[in-house]
Amino acid sequence: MKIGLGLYRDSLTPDNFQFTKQAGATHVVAHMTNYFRGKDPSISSGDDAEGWGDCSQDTLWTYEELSSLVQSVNSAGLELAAIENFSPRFWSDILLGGPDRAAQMENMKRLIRDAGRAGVPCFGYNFSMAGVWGWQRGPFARGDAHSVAFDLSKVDPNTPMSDGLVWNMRYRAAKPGAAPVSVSNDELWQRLTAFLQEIIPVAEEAGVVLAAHPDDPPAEQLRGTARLVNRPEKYDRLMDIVDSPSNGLELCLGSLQEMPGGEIYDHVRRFARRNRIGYIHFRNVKGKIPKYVETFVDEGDIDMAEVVRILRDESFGGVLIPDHTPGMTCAASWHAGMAYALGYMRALVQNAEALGPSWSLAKSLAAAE
Ligand SMILES: [Mn+2]
Repeated sequence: MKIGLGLYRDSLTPDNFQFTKQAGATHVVAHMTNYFRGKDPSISSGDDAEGWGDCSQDTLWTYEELSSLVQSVNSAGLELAAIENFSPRFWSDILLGGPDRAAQMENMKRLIRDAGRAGVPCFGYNFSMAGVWGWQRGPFARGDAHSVAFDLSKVDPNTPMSDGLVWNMRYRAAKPGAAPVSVSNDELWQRLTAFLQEIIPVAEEAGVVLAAHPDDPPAEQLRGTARLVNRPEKYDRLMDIVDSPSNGLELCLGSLQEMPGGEIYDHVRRFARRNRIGYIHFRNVKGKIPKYVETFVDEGDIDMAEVVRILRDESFGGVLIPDHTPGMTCAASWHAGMAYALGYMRALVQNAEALGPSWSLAKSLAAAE
């Protein structure tokens, strides 16, 4: 098991690579889409009309860009575990079923092939129309640390999505008078199926894993559009569409825990056994849909030590990264939050690996007596 840190585009700097190493991490997950365009990502919530930001000027990442990212990470003594998220501009019509779908599919195949050649092993993606939407920010974590909450009773899930938005970003200007986007559950799964059937063989050949993030928030629908993976079992459905090691999961523990149902441990074990976990978002949460708050990694409903023991027992060799950690009150709020999460994760991993599977066995034998 390895530990990494996710870095936003503007944070892919030598200083942050050093910070990553100092915290005991060996891997980087890089965001190349610039969601925030100069706004502080720790306070930006976007707005309903314009989303998180504007990606309409984004152009397909080239082999040279991908290769130079890999080299800059490697020259800092780290490894690139994945690039997280495509720019919505690249695949807007793949998501929306629009007229540019075929051309965008060709571009996406080129991107995957170039990524493989450049040494990018994995892309995290989130097949979603509305994307991350409906959060509130506030002092919801321990010690009034700022984090994110979702309360379905405080948002209107039918708030229309304005034309030219997808994945909560603006990919083009709105056309006057255009009808708001609406997508049914069946249409959404059909689009995902067509996407995976075309792209996974290319990814397999390129040696790249596509890793699907579940819905955040895992509501039934948001902004007039169905949600895809809003139950753990829907991850199985996604994996079954194309049975390939390149059809993987960006396993977000927080999102999984937010879903209706019970504990997540059996699901984590099953996904690890299928050997399809691309990488893991290691975050914690209190509550479930329709109402939950994101917490520090050690104060939520998930027993994170148990998750790490399960991953160890299933010989998971991939990367864990923190995921939207609450900010801490100091001059470097984001870094302090990440350092706290990384230290906690490293202790869990070291402890689990030092004790070995016999420890779990002894524990279950003791419980049986
Ligand atoms: Mn996540």
